[in-house]
Amino acid sequence: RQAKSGTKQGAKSIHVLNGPNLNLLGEREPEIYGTDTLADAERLCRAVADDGGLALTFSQTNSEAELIDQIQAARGSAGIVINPAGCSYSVSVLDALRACTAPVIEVHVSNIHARSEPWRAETLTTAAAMGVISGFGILGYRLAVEAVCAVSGRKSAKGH
Ligand code: CA2
Repeated sequence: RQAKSGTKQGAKSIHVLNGPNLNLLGEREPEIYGTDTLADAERLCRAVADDGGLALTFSQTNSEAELIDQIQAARGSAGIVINPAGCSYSVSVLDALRACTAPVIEVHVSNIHARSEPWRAETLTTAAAMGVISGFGILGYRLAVEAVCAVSGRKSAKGH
């Protein structure tokens, strides 16, 4: 039986994970991060996953430990879309992502390569990602879920 949204029941899930302080998206620093909220990003992701027949979980945490637990829980899923935010520089988060068989797409709302602080581009986590989308605001989340739909189920997603 098809679920109401068109998503197959028991279908593999896409996990969209968000790190520290992203709950503030849309409330502060609009010149850098825009005015869209994380709830807006979730709506975009859900629409794409529904179209692709995949279930989707969307979460945000201010705790690095919880983010690692969420990555581990998603390691065999259809795909992980992650904005690690301040945890982008964490060896532990990198190690958790490296343990995943699911394709990992990293998202940053801002263009971390064009920010005034050069260290923002020195992310560790990107080394575990199939690809990275940075600078498109919350549209980046939609593009990343589209990418997961396109590559999910490939024999070796890691091989691109
Ligand atoms: O551009 C991104 O998505 C970032 O991952 C956001 C992180 C930042 O540390 C990264 O360098 C780039 C910051 C997340 C905090 O988000 C806020 C949003 C609005 C107001 C204050 C913080």
